[in-house]
Amino acid sequence: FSTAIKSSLEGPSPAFGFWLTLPSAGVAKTILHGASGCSTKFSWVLVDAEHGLISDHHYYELNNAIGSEGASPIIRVPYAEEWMIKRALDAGAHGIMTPMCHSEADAAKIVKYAKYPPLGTRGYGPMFAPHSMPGVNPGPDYDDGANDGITVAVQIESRSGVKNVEKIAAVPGIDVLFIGPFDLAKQMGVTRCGEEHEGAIQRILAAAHASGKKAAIFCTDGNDARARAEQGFDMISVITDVGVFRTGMLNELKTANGE
Ligand code: 3PY
Repeated sequence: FSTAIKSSLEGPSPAFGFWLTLPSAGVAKTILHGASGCSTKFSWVLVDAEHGLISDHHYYELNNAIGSEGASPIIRVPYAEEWMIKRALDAGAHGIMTPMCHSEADAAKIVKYAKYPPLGTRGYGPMFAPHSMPGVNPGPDYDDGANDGITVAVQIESRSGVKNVEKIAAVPGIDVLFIGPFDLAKQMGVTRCGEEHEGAIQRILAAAHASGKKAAIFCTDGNDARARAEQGFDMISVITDVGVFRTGMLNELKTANGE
């Protein structure tokens, strides 16, 4: 089967998405609807179960809601553990993302957890995935298409991740190298947006493309996202739900106050 994120990554323009931290189908759908006035659209939503308020009992409803708007839910699980990846996928996620991939061994382990045998060790139990993927409708043969249809993204956000990035990118089954710029700066002990930080970002971008993989990055706003699009990133998170609320509310309050 094919998903919105897979087709969008095959197209000529970057796949724009946003970051959902609130466990609300209403928030996800409101943002996806709000974006319909733009000539491009969000093809994916990162459902953040690492740092967001989302946990696995929200997955099924969020996956259904996001899919019903024609976008792909990608769940960032709290940690690269097999049971966490399995629960996200069984609830109908179109892809998974894991934090802190430091080495090719980490990457190979994540692929193994995300794929059914013989490629991996994902346990069988897709009772809900076939009907929690509106727009994809994989049908009763979900498991036949899942190994190819599911997007596997790993986050490169540490000094060792950057050191090993070429080897990580070469691991079969890894689709996307996703940069977490905030963690990357903290873990490297460098200033965000400084020279060393930007050098690492460019190395990750180049490594992904050299292996025929996609490069993705988290951005804080539209200007940041535009700059990354111009650098050739394939998949870009434009803003977070709470980022929209914070900046939108502050601007309106300032306008109301005559500031
Ligand atoms: C980071 O910037 O560290 C992320 O993982 C995105 O929030």
